[in-house]
Amino acid sequence: MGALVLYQFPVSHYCEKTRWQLDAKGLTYRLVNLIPGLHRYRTRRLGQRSSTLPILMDDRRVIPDSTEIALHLEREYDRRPLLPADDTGRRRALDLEDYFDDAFGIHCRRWMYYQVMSSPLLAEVVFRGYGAPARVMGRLMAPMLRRGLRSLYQLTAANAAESRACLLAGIDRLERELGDDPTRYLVGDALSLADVTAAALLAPLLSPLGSPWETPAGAEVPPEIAALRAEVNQRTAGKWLHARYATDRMRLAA
Ligand SMILES: N[C@@H](CCC(=O)N[C@@H](CS)C(=O)NCC(=O)O)C(=O)O
Repeated sequence: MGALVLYQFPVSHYCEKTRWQLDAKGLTYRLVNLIPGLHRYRTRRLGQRSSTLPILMDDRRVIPDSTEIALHLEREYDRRPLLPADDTGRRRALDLEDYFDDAFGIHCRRWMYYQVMSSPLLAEVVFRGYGAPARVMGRLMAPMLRRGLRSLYQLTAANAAESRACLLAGIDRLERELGDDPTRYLVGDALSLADVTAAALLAPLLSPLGSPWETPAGAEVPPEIAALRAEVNQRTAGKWLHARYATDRMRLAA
């Protein structure tokens, strides 16, 4: 296989899932940051009907969707596997990946965007990770961005309440799967795609150090986010996530 290029939004937790997998496997890749909204021109040019990121280009092959990308990478690059070799372990890792893709992927995003929707922080959060010109454009585009996100992710009070419940159910399940032990991995005794998925997709809520969601010093956090963050940080799930970022994510990314 040839050169790897990842089309992404820096702030997207699904893109973080793929970046983490690439880093964990020790692969070299080039990041291309797309501008939300304008990204659709590029996804169409890449031949995709869906406009979601991440999209991975492996040589000339275009692979959309973090799960498809994960399977492709595990198939084509066998070093540092993130799927266990045995059928039972592999099945468990893929089932958990599927579950956390929704429970944290969809619901953490929807609940958090709903909380920051009316905050002046919105453009700053979304455009962190871009160069200065894109950040200026982001501030100017903030009203459009707000409207776009509201309709794309159906950010209503009722949906946000439902997402909060799903997110908390996901946190309960994560703790059950870990046997309430924050030092454990989800499958066997090594990092797998299940850990990468659960940790990357829950990270925006808990803002682990070194992640794109780390809260800059002095930044104001909406009170609903601060309260849920403080609550989950005290729990096994919170301790587990910070441990995964400190020991698995940062070490390998470095
Ligand atoms: N199932 C997809 C979901 C990816 C996704 O929802 N990405 C969001 C960013 S977090 C996106 O690209 N949104 C823009 C759009 O839908 O046009 C995956 O796992 O890659």
